[in-house]
Amino acid sequence: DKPVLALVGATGAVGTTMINILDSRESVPWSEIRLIASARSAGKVLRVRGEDITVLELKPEVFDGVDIAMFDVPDEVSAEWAPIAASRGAIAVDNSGAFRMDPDVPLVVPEVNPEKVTDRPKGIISNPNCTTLSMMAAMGALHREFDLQALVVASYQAASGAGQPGVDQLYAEIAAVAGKDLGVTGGDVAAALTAAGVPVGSDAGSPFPAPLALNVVPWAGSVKEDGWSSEELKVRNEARKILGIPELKVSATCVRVPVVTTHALSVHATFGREVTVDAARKVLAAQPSIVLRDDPEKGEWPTPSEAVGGDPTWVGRIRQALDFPNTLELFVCGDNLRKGAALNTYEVAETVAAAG
Ligand code: 11C
Repeated sequence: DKPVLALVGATGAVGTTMINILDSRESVPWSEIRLIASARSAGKVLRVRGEDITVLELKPEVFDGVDIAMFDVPDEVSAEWAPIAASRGAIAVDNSGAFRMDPDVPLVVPEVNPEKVTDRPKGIISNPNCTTLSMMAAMGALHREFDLQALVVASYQAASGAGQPGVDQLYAEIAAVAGKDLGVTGGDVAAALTAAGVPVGSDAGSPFPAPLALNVVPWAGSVKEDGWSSEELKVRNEARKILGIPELKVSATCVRVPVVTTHALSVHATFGREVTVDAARKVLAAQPSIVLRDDPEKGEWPTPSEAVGGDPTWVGRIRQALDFPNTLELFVCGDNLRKGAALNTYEVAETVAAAG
């Protein structure tokens, strides 16, 4: 019998993307798709693969008969409910940060470590953070060939990393400054937003700690020790776990930019084996889930606006670092709602189903 798939968090930004992914698949290996959300969204009817499905309220019994339950909900909801789903016999594929660093929970990117899906003592498999994920297909492929030793990355993260509220905030901010001549300085963006009734800063209810329109914000996530953000530590810890390199040297600076969807990363990667730009290009071009866009003379490099809405990771600007041996600089773009979240979760669910 074909397995039963559940989607918890069906009405959020990632849940909506998940439904788009389900719709776009030529065929699916599921006998039933069950949609689940909070009491507030329960009862809504959503169309999936031509069928109207009523959203069920999140309760223990909705998991009865479910084989694989994908969770696209906040950490605290996953922390409570993924174990409940597992106790009812489902395998939970969780997109939150609740279990990623649990040694009994695999953290899976199908291009890198698909074999880990069967090693799941808690019945839970985690999906990485979208910032980490955006570079994993590329770094996994390069690591297999050239032995990755160190990563220094800067992210350029889209507003939708903060979910639908992030998207709404960025559009409201852009509307508030659009058509205004704020002069060569760009004016006082915070004042322009406040005058338009748009919240500025976390205390005022914005998902971002500073204006995002006409700005960049060197912060994502929560405050951790010694000035690090949670997002930067996730990039470090999750990259090590996915790639299976516990000692990998990683240093990240995470920055929010006024892009709606698609995270970009500037990556400085040092390898243990000799690497050349041509050899790296060859390896990356051979990956089915990577689009190589790397011809600066023709103005060809990846941008979020080209990568958005699609499945692949886009890679370009590959250079040999001038002062660092066996080190490449590259620029990576990945749709944070698709490969960064819903698509990878779905691919993990497909991998679990295929593994039986
Ligand atoms: C952001 N990457 O762009 C975050 C969102 O650990 O799943 C995802 C947070 C996570 O804000």
